Amino acid sequence: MTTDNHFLIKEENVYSGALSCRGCGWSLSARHIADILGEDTVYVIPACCFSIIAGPYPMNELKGNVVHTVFAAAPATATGIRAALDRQGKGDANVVVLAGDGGTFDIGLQSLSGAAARRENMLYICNNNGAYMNTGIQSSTATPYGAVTTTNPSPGYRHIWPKDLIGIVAAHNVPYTATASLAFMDDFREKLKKAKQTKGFRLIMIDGPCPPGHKTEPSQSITIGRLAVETNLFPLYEVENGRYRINHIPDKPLPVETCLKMQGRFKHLFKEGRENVIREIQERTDKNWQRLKLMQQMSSDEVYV
Ligand SMILES: Cc1ncc(C[n+]2csc(CCOP(=O)(O)OP(=O)(O)O)c2C)c(N)n1
Ligand SMILES: [Mg+2]
Repeated sequence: MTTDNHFLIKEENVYSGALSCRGCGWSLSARHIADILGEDTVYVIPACCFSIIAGPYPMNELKGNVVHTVFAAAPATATGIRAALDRQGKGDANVVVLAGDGGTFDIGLQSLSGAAARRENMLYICNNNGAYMNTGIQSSTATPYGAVTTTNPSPGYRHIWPKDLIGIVAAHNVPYTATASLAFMDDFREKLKKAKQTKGFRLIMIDGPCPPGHKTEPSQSITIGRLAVETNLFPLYEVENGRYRINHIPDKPLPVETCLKMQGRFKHLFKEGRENVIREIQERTDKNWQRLKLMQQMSSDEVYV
């Protein structure tokens, strides 16, 4: 498979020596987020793996300002920072939340909803690695159906389909929300640029590789991310002022098992007697893809602005 990365970062806005695990998506994401947003940025970080990866002061990973905050309230903290910057005449400074899926789908959801409903001028970035990884791989409401975590241990597995976060956020009538993958870096960078130029509440959810949590080979993180898109398990799309747009249409979607079989958290699905679970995941993935295509068709006029 080919890669579509054709960019060059001229001057790094991160320092070397990130504290992430091998094959973690956070450092690569942070590098490109910082490149697009620049130094005039305040990063607001609730409890998540990035609380550690950001580094202890003064050895910060990011060039910019970093504010660590409580798990449940990053968008509320960011709201206050935005208001203070605006009061100082610094309306051009970026305020960016860097959060995990637990902090976004679960414990921070009320705070996120409040900020989105108020149209707060901030960019919210969620690294969705599908569990509470920093505390030992507990399930969140972003955990994929069929995955094993420490709270859904083998021989059982997660029996709940993840929440539709993009749908939830888009339902707040915000100007921009999108999914992104590190295997499609051009697309990710375009989305960051678009989000930077847009005023109001914006959210990007990244498919976050996590070798210790997903039981994967660190060197395979990007390959697995690409397969997640090519199987439609993690479709790339954006919702701009209510209008859905799919950003990558696989020539011929691969079967979901090509992506699942590379991850130890789904290993149990490949034992005899579990074929029905893979079939269920395939059916759900196909339905979700059809739903997205319909959303794209039905929302082609900007009726929700
Ligand atoms: C109120 C509260 N409960 C629990 C914790 C412990 N805690 C710190 S990070 C974390 C996991 C965060 O998971 P997620 O948001 O998915 O980010 P990830 O670690 O996967 O990057 C938890 C449970 C906490 N810091 N505060
Ligand atoms: Mg997580």
